[in-house]
Amino acid sequence: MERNMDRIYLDSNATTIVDPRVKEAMDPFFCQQYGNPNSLHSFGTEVHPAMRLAMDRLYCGIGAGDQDDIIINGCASEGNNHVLKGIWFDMIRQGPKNEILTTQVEHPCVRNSCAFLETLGAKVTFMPVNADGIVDAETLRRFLHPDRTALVSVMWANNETGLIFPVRELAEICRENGVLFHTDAVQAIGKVPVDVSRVPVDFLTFSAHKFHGPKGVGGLFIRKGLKLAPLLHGGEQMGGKRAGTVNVPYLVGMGVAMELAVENLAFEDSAVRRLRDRLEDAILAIPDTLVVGRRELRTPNTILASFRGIEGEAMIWDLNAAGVAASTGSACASESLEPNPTFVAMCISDDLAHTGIRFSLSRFTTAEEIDQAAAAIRRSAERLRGISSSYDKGK
Ligand code: 7TS
Repeated sequence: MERNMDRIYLDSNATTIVDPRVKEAMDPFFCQQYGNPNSLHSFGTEVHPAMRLAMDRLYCGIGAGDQDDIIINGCASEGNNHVLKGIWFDMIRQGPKNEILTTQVEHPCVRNSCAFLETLGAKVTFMPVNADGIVDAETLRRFLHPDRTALVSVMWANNETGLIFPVRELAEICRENGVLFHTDAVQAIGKVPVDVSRVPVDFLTFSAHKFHGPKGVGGLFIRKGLKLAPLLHGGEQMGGKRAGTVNVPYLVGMGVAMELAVENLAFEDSAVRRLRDRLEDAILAIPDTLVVGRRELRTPNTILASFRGIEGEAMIWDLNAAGVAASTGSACASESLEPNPTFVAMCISDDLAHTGIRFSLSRFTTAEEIDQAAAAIRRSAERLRGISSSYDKGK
């Protein structure tokens, strides 16, 4: 495979390398079978079997039933906007239920959509995480008001910490109370089992580029019988729920990527986890470091580490110069100077909270890369602490 052998990619929660099998499956749909699937001629109709196969792979991958819907869209940001704004339009606008319950640690596409809906009159409550960094059943019960909560939106796994939320329990509580439940499963697909036949979510969003598919295509699961106002009006694509010509090559790629993601779950849980733990052990062997969240509560590929006395961005630059790609938390939130709410809830001091660095692996990460990255991290920590005025070397 053509990979950049001189660089080490440890930012798979931001995006992933496209699996060559995905790329290969997409290829014929650019210059050969390029018809618009809504056309009546053979250029249009000949792409239908591939689209059907891709949809089957998506349904099968998340355990959706025939009567459920999966809307193909442009990204998870779109899917999350669609759920939140659709619920505002269908329910909140008319009352009496006017509240959205979400968490303080959602991706900005959820948080900012909620903030926008507040300006239209929705009441939004951002639930805090507990000392483990997750929203637990007790917290949800405390905040849930079945008479006024229209929707609960809680991510399946957090992009920065990798912490896995008890989505099944939370969805069951919502179901018992007649409240709709949405989960952003972007960071869960391909890392932990995601099965909507066992977890009673009403809406679920995912994005192909987080599981070795192409960027710019995602999916929104809608439980059978539920209605959701469209975000994009236009043609009758996706049963009128999302207008716009379907991106056939990307849908085909996402289907293959989903199938491979599910096939890979056992490998993720064993081999990727082992490499993650190896890197984590090496990081923790550096004095005055901390990793956020218990290992067993996290997706197998993620580490959010803090190095006392080191500015996160300084280490990112050092590592980048050494050919190692990591990130300071989420790339989408990298402009923000607010303390991370997970750090705050977990009582992690400000000093450490500003030094978070995320390392996220994938099934393509090798042991050799992990050992080289660990050595680069240690060298950078020593160098930066050597020139730091805030790090007390004698301590
Ligand atoms: N939801 C979660 C949990 C995410 O991690 C991301 C991307 C999105 C939604 C948005 O997905 P998209 O399909 O619209 O791109 N998260 C990150 C990240 O952690 N670093 O860069 C992007």
